[in-house]
Amino acid sequence: MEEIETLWKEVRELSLGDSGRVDRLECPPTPLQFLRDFVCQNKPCIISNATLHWPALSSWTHDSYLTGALSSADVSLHLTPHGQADALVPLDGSLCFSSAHVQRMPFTEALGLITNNESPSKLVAYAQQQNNCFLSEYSALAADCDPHIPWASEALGCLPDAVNMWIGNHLSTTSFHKDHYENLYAVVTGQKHFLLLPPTDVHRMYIRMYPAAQYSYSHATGEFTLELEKPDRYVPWCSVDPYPSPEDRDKQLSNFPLYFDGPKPFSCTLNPGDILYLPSMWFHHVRQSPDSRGRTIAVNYWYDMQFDIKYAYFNFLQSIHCLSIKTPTLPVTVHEDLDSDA
Ligand SMILES: O=C(O)CCC(=O)C(=O)O
Repeated sequence: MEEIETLWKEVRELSLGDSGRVDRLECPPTPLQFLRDFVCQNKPCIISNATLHWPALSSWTHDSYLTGALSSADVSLHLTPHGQADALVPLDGSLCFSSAHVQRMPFTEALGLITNNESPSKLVAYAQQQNNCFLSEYSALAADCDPHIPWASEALGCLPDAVNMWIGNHLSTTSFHKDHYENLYAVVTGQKHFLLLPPTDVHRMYIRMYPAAQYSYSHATGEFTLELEKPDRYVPWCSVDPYPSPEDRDKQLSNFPLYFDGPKPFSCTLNPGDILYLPSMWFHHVRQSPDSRGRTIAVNYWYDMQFDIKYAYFNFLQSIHCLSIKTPTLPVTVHEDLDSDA
């Protein structure tokens, strides 16, 4: 364990710094600078003023513009009782990995549910279909943003695999996970708050296998049900909730000391016009603050990552079992390759 703590320390001393702050560039980097200083080092950065030329930055602040452009579009909306989709929630006395009830509906209706004008109090709606939805469901808005991020495409040597739209409110939260993509994440309106941990901190996430469960929502009763998937399916997921409720706080702190007592996570807030470079394999937790109309809108570009020597090292590290990690109330540790794609 001591060796692994040394690794966390060295990674911060040699590359990331230990301030917990993410580097901020005042304008877009050249492809070479981006590749040399960030991608090759698997190091995040924020680029301010990166998308000031996008029409989206002004037009998406008006609901009437969005509902006009998307008047004939159906979009996929993720519905949960508390705003936590793809997250651990209690079921029958233990934790399960819950997926949202996903429903396609006209965009105008979806926006109404997100901004809560018409939604029942126990329903949180988050448009976060992660399947290149910006270019399919939201194609009427495609001209409002760049189709790719030119300096990133040049540095990475490819175009994005997927471009996704995210429309949420103050309750929408994304739990800690990692992705096998290089991520360029652009906020258009409202703010996003990220907590980030490098892949070398994998043991601090207490990744365990959880049974998969699915929410169903009844419009007739306005109630959710949560049921385990049949046949049983288990999903490897991060156990740590960085913002526990007051009643959960003591349990989180005592079950996950490597997270709560270790180096603080990198933390940043993205404003409209900012792009976060979120390197592949980094653990991230995301919350949001809405604009004055009650919504946060972002577009992200997922680029293929290189399955290179860094990837092989990270997998090796993850396979090392830390004897000092006590998990009295949790299911078994995972040693296999983990992907966020539940
Ligand atoms: O914005 C969010 O809620 C989550 C974003 C995320 O997880 C991603 O872009 O990979």
